[in-house]
This record gives sequence, structure tokens and C-alpha cells, in this order.
Amino acid sequence: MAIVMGTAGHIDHGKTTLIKALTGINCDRLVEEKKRGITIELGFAYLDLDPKTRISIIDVPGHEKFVKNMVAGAAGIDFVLLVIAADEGIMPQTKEHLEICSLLGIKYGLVVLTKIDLVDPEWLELVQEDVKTYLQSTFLENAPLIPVSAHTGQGLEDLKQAIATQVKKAIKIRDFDLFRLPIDRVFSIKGHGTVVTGTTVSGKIKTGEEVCLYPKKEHAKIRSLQVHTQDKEVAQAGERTALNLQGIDKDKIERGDIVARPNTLFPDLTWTVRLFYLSSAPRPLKHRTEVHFHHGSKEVLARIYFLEKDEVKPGEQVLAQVRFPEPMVGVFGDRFVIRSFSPLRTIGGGLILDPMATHLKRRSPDLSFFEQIEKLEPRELILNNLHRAKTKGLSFAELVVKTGLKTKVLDKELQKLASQKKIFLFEREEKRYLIKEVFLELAEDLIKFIQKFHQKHPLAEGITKSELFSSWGKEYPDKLVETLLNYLQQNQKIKNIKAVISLFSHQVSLGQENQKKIERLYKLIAEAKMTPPMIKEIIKVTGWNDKQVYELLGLLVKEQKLVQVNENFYLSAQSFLELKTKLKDYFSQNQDLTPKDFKTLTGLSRKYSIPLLEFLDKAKITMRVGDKRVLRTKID
Ligand SMILES: Nc1nc2c(ncn2[C@@H]2O[C@H](COP(=O)(O)OP(=O)(O)OP(=O)(O)O)[C@@H](O)[C@H]2O)c(=O)[nH]1
Ligand SMILES: [Mg+2]
Repeated sequence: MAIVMGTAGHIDHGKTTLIKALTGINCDRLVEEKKRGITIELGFAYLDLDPKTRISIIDVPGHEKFVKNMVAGAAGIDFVLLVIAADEGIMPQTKEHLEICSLLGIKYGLVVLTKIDLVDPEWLELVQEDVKTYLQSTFLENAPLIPVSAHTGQGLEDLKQAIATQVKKAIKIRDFDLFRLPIDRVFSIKGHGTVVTGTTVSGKIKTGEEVCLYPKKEHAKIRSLQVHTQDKEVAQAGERTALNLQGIDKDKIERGDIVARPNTLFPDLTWTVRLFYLSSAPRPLKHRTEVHFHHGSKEVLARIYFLEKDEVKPGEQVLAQVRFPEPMVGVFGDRFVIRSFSPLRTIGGGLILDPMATHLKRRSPDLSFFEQIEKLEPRELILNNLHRAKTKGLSFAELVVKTGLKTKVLDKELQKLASQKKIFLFEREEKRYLIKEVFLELAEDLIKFIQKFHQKHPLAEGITKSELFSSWGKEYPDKLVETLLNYLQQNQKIKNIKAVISLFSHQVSLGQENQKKIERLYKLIAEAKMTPPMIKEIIKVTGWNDKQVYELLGLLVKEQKLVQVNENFYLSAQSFLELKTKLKDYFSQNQDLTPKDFKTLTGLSRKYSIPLLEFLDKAKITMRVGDKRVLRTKID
């Protein structure tokens, strides 16, 4: 069983001394801490309640200057030990730490009144009353209140009992299984290399596994790992974990980075969040305010954009977007804390609703989704996310961070939805899904595209697959286009014959009228042999418009009944063949051909002979050398 308990409370109220009295471990390790008698950095200890239950303890500093370290420590805890010195009672950081714990979503805790050896019983009673009043309507409202003295040992046994009870309550909540370890310390050990430590907040990891450090996405391998300074094979949620990393330099890592498996987290510059603005905040919070933003063990500057109003009053909540100067990695449901610049104090916090957000406008229809997102069942949550993802769809890993669902639940829901045809799997490797509505819209659009193609090319069997991918399909992933084609084929909407795609019912047909026209056109050209009418004359004779004439000529060229000499001049394939035969005879006896020779050979005027000679060059039958032509390829 793994569980993390954290201290909280005002400076000098006896947190570190209490942990030492409980565990024998002095959490103040730094020289400066020992010299000044205060805690600066996070301290770590553990307590064995019984042979099976070791609880991790994070001791935090109370000094107002180090609240940011406190937040980093509190981000990983399951329950809190709020320490209040009996002689001083509630002080500013008692309040601030309590607010932070509540913003971080911590639900369990104990209140410890320390230093009772310094006060008389009447005073103790007064302080107790005071504390109880203050805790009303906080998450510690009904928490046990335990008087102790770390110096005399009075009350310590009661405290251990109370902790044991608390552990049983708090233990159930970890079931999200995405492995994540926010780093709170980095150092290197001679002969071992880089070591990172933190609290594994969810999931588990084994030695030998490959991991990734986010948001920079640096890869490394776990050489060995320790849980509470003991070598282990596996580290899991709720355990203080040290990873010895292979293949990465210490300088590339900093507090706040997150260790997870490759391709499981998605760094982003914008999150959509629900923000709670503390009632103790001194003044309203304005749209676009810059704040210190704390998530996990990370602290970064960020700007808050409200999605519903321009100003939030103390005690109010609001939908907002947070924009970061550097990519951040979050998961749906993660908590965060914000602190103002001056005075430097905690003013609010909240939870992530979308860790991979697009910029939202105030009137965006997505807002109504975010209004109710926290109440949605897994199925609705998945569908809604897929709906917003539109034609991009979402992969399984993206869905994990966008829904905060554990993999088993997500997998089951996805399979159910896919079998009900509410969603479509279009990429197997990443398990990428698209919602039905979007999928069907795309399918319809594709059908329309093929329809248009048929109209434009009535003589063609269909569009080649490669042409389709590079035209309609170029905006979508190939696998999606492939899935759509398969779907349409299975549903007998299209057919695919030798990689030529056509509508299922499509048959090449010109229609009677066009057929007649095309026959007349062909006759007109073919019967004139080597001196066919030019386009202008055709238009004049037939009375058809030029577009139509060109279309019909194009069809005849495609059918290889005509040859296009230039944009005005079409020759029947038969006449062209005869010309080639003449040339073949000619070149069997002559080396070269002048325009005059050509005129003699064919009896054609310049109007026909010049374009024909140019065409012969273009078709690479002849080649121009000075004023003459020589044979370029053998005529057959
Ligand atoms: N008399 C008495 N003194 C105590 C008790 N617990 C702590 N102290 C003293 O109070 C002082 C502060 O104790 P710490 O444990 O360092 O306080 P802290 O809350 O960890 O302080 P920060 O980490 O700096 O916020 C020390 O001098 C302790 O010896 C107690 O139960 N009785
Ligand atoms: Mg301390």
C-alpha cells in the first residue's frame, strides 16, 4: 500500500520536529536549514504503520518566501497534517497552506495542535475552539484535532492511531493508471549518473523501461529505481520514487519536468480550466492577468483569459484559458494553484478541463460543453472530446489525458462505441478515432467529390486512387482516406477496380445527344484527312460553344481517336498514322527533311505544315537541326 502524507502550517509551528518525533528522521538536510532553524526545501521521511503499510511523508517549509516549494510538495499528497502551534494559534501560512491543500483537491487530513507543553489547559481549550471555528466549511471541518507535544511525546500515540485511520480512508482514490512522476529533485551520483526524485502520482513503472522527460521530450532508460531509499523493481502511485536514469544529462532536467512513458503526454501552450478565485483574495481578478502558475512540482508564469466575463470577484469561479510561455503537460482533472505577484500570495486554483486546448472565443459553442464537463459520464466525455476534435480525431493516448479515464475503462467504452458505430477507428497503431457524425460528413463529401469527377470526365471509368489521395485526400491522413474508401466500398457506395475509384452505379455513358455530337465532330475532322477544320471553323459550322467543342475533342483524344496538334488543330489518329508511314518511307531514303521537302511530301500549305512539323518535334519523332529535321526515333 502506498500513500503520501504531507505537512502544512505556519513557520516554526513544529512540523519538522513533529515528523522527527514520529519517524526519527530529520527532514531538514541543508546546512542553511540547520543554521537558520527553518525548513527551505521539501523534506522526505516515512513511517511504517505496520509491516505492510509504509506511508511517505513530505515535510514542507512554512516560511512565506518558500510557499512555492510547499505547493510543489503538496501537489503529490493524499492527506495533510495541518500543524498549528498551540501557543500561537492560526497564523497567515496556516490559512494559506490550508487554502492550497483545498485548491489541490486534497480531501483528507488531520489537525495537530503542537507545543502543548508550552500552554496551560485553558489556553489550549481556547485555541481548540478557535481552530474549530476557523475550519468550518473547509475540507478539514470534521477532521480530528489532536493535541501533542513533540518534546514530551504527549499525544504522539493518539496521532499515530489517527494517521492509521486516515490512511484507510485516503487509500482508495488512486486508480488512474497513466504513469507520471513530477520531478522535485535532480542530482547526479558519482558512478551512477543522473537521479531524479519525486512522488509517483499515478500508474507504475519498472526498471529497464524507456521513459520520456516532458515537456522537452528527452528520452532515457531507467537503470534502477528506489522507493524510500530501498532498491525496487517497480515504483507505483503514492510512492516516493528515485529513478536512476541512463542516457540523459542532469543539466537537461529541472524541477517541474515530468517523467512518463514516451507518447503518453502532450505538451501544449494552452489549457482550458475551471478557476476558483479565493474569497480571501484582496481584490477582483482581471481578464488577462499574469500570475505564478503551479502545477505538480512546476512553477511558471502564465496569463489567465476568462471565457465568460472580464472580472472575477473573490469567492467566484469561472471558465478560463491559461496561456503559457513554454509548453506544459497536464491531464484532465489535474489541480493547479495560482499566486499573485504583489502581494505574493495564493489567490486561487482549479482544475484542468482540457490540457490540449485550442484558443476559445467567448461565444464559442464549446463553452456549454465545458460548463458541464465535470458531470459527464465516461461515454459522454469521450464523445464530446471526439466531437470537438473534428476531422483530426483523437488517439487513445490523447483521450487518456483529455478524459483522465483509466485505460481499462477507456478501452471498454471505446470498444462499445465502435461496435455501436458511434465512433470509427481509422488508425490502428495509435488507435485513432473519429466521431460518427464527422466520419459520415467526410464520407458524404468524398462521394460528392467523386460525383463531380464523373460529371467532369464522363468518359473516364473513375478517378485513380493516387489522384484522389493527392486532391480530395491531401488534407486528411492517408489512413483516414483509406478507411473512408473501405467503408464506402463495403456499403456499396463506391467501387474500386484496379485502383480506379468510381461511384458504385457509375457507368461510362455520354448520353444520346453527346454521342451524336461526338460522331459528327469526328466525321468532320476525319473526313478532311490532312486538312481538317481548325477550332474556329468547327464552332462556326456546328454552332456549338467553344467549351463544349473542347470537351468533346478532349474525349476523342482520350479515346485515342484524335491527336491534338496544337490548341486549334486536331487530326484524326488515322490521318496521323498515314503521315507517319509517309515519313517512314521518306527517311528510309533520306537523311533529313526541310520544310520544303515536307510540303512536297504531303502537299500541305504552311497553315498545316508548320504546326505539324512542330508537333512532330514535340512528339519526339523528329528533331530540328538548323533549318532541317532529322529522325529522332525509329518510326513504327
Ligand atoms: N516546546 C516545544 N517546542 C517545539 C515543539 N515542536 C517544535 N518545537 C520547537 O519549535 C521550533 C520550530 O520547530 P520546527 O519543527 O523547525 O518548525 P517548522 O514548522 O518545521 O518550521 P518551518 O519548517 O521553518 O516552517 C524549534 O525550535 C523546535 O524545537 C514542541 O512540541 N514543544
Ligand atoms: Mg520545518
